[in-house]
Amino acid sequence: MAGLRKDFLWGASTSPHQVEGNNLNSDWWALETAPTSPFPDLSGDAVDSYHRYNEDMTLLAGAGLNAYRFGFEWARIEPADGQFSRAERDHYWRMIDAALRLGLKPVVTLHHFTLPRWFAESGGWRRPDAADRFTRYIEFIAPALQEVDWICTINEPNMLALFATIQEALFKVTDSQGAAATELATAMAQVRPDQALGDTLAQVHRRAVEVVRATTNAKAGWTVAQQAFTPTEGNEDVFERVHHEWEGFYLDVARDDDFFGVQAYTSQPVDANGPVPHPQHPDNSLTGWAYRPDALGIALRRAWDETGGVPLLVTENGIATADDTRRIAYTTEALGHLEKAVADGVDVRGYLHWSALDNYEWGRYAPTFGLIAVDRETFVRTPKPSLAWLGACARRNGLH
Ligand code: IFM
Repeated sequence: MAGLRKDFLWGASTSPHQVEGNNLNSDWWALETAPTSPFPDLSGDAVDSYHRYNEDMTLLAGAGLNAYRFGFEWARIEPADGQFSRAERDHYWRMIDAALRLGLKPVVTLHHFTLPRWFAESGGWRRPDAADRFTRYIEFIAPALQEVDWICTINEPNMLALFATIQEALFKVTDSQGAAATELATAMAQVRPDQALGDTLAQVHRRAVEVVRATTNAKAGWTVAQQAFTPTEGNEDVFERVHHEWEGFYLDVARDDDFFGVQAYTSQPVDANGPVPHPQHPDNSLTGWAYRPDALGIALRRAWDETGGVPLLVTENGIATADDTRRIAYTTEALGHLEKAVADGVDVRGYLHWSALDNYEWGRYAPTFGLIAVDRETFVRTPKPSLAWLGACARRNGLH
């Protein structure tokens, strides 16, 4: 049975807004602090990884991991239109240096949901010059990316296309304490990704890949949220449509990429009305998602088939739970499915767990995905047993 590659990446992922704190010039900061904000929590200081990244990476490397996915924050680097900050670029450059010094391969995301406020407020991705503006930012940071092998252009473009259509529903919510999540879940069950925005993001991505290839030595790809949809009997045609709109389109776009980022957490059946909302169940995670560690295997096999054999990197997989033994059980099963896919010939280059740290889950701190807990008053980090467990998998280069 084919095992994992010798250079398999074992690591964990974060995104800037979710861990850094005080992302003051971003659209998300503006949304969170608006009087009508539906979010129960503000990101605030987050877990102050902006200042404590060295400690975070040291914990990951010390456990035995060899990779760390993190992002550059465009809103910090270009806080006003055309005003680029060399100091902020150097901050991320230092992060790359720190990762390499610790033996962690940096996997760098260029855009993970947050936009500079000036860009978002002037149309965001719908601006006619969106690709020019994004590639200008990439060109500016390119000197810092010379030692990076893996660059993710846009994180979850399919979720961006979906959020565009649910934004109104989300921002109608005026009460707090979990209502946003409920509203979001309901809205997500009812709406479809905005294909026009998906087409735009595909064009932006293709331009970004060109610029990454021209200005760095890295492999370029994008990272897509895969819901591992399955058809219910008699609804195969609806399934085909839903799968294409939500994921298949984004897999197709990746055919010319150097790698494809698989992000899988759960699986959803599709009936005549579309994706079936996760029914309430005691096994559901803290995000309300069905406990489906097999989703990773479904996602990997689909990505492999539908991209026509583009090398895969698992850029996110994990579970929001307060019970770390469940995190280990979930990840054990998910990795079992990954190893089976590899044995069947799927080219998987690495596994990056979501997330390195408990962090800001887009409006809430309650869903804890981290391998490391953080006290948000003192910022003290406490590694969970799952970190040592994943590190042991890394040292063995496999589950067993
Ligand atoms: O926290 C998010 C991340 O930002 C994008 N992918 C899914 C994660 C869990 O919801």
